[in-house]
Amino acid sequence: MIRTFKTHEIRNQIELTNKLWDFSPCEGDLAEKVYQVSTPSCWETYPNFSNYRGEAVYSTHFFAEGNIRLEFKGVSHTATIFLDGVEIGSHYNAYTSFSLIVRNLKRGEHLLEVKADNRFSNESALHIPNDYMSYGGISRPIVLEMIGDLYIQSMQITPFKEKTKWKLEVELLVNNIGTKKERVDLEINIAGQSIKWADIEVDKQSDKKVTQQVSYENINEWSPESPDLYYAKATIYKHGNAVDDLIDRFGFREVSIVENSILLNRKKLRIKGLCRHEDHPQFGCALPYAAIEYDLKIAEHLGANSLRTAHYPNDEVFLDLCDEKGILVWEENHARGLSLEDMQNPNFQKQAANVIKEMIPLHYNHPSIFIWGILNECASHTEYGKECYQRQFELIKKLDQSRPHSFASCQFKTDICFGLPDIVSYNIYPLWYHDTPAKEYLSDLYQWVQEKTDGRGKPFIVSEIGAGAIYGYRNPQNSKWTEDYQAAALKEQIKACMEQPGCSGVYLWQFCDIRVSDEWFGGRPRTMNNKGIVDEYRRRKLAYDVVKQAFESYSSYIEIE
Ligand code: ADA
Repeated sequence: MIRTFKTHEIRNQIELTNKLWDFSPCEGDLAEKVYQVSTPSCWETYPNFSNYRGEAVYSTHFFAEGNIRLEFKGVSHTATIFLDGVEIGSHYNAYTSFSLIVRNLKRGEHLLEVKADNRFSNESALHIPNDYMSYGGISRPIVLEMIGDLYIQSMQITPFKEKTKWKLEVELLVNNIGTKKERVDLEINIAGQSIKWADIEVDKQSDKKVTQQVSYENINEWSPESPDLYYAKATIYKHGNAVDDLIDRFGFREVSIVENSILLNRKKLRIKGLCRHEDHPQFGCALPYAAIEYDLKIAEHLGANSLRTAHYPNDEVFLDLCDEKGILVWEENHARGLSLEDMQNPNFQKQAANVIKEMIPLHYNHPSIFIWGILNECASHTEYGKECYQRQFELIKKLDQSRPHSFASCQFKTDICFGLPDIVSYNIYPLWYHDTPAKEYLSDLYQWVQEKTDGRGKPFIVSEIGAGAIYGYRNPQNSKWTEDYQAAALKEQIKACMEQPGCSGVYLWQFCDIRVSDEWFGGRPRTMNNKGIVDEYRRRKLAYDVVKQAFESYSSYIEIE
């Protein structure tokens, strides 16, 4: 599924995935063979390919004529695209979408080949052997669109409240890929109100941005309790004829920071969250609609009100469903545990910035996203690391001033970056990697942030806490790795976070057990990260009821004295 709603009524859009493609690996004994595989998918889920790390070519045919736009929502992790045997583009990073435009295609059948590469090397600064799996393949949908010379590239809608009145700042970006200047009329329809721009000139081979502010009466606010969504339909008219459109969805809601509180629609939030990887034994990172929805149902049943997309931008279907269900999302750019040396890789800064540039504009209108996160557990205790954090936060603010940002630190009492984010967040593992009581550990750390860092007075979140358990494993001494130990640890950990004055809430590590890179087998029985509240098949561990009971005993808002 591309999205959970239709994004075009005029532009002709066809999903090229959701069917069988030819698949041919480039290395090893199987190199000459061609297999038929369903897409989107990860090749680790094909028989004989569970451990394949290398290059492989996927191919299919499509019928088209004229200008086309191909949108690749996710190829893991490096993609090179060929049309009728000619290379037309390439892209790095599994978790962000990219598009290619080809003009004046001859009428007929065309061959599309996608070469995917999931190898680790110095070229790849973000996909490295890690405590999660970097899969290979066409892991998200590919879409073919027929466009004319004029098309809508993006629409950005920013809701904000002035006194008691809701307003929208709307921005439309249109593109002219033709060879002559065009004059057009533009329109966006939202909740029965039409926003217009007349006689706009768009130069050849260039884009044009238009903006406007509008006020609204009698709207329903979006909130976790009542996730009301509105559609915005943008249209380009040429000589009075509609030639292209784009439909998106948004919600009237406002996220703000006041002193050490995170406010949603001016109410102080308490985060009852889970960190979730896109991972499933049957699908790898390419979870289909029903599997994503199933995960969200579990999160809701557990009483969670938020999910953290550790450690990369997620599938748009996931975000659509969070919008619909009223689940708040901390969405994160792609990085986990990069050391100073990793961050000094000459490709790091550019590759990480590209993820942000691709993630924010595309996901901007999702009301569920309330925090942008970056660089989980990287070298935020070093001067060079600090420069990188600063650059990325500046980039985020350039692209979006309407949401706060944060990063999850693991630098215990050595972090030097807390002056940079809007929210201070820490990943801590008392009762797992060490045995200090959770309450004692957290209150000591919180006090250090307040007394010794530039993060003092800012909102504070525990962005990870948790313990491991192997599904079904129990022993008389309730040792680490038993379900009993995990349940007891989580109970104490959640209580400590919820009762820590100044703490806005917690994201538990983690939603489900996940596969990790082979290199990470040490300390990871089954070569899995086993800290899930459910296992990889979504079977409940003993901790499930403990988490549910704890989450349900706290409301989503904190009373402001
Ligand atoms: C870190 C990290 C997670 C995971 C976790 C763990 O905090 O952010 O990705 O590795 O630790 O299980 O130890």
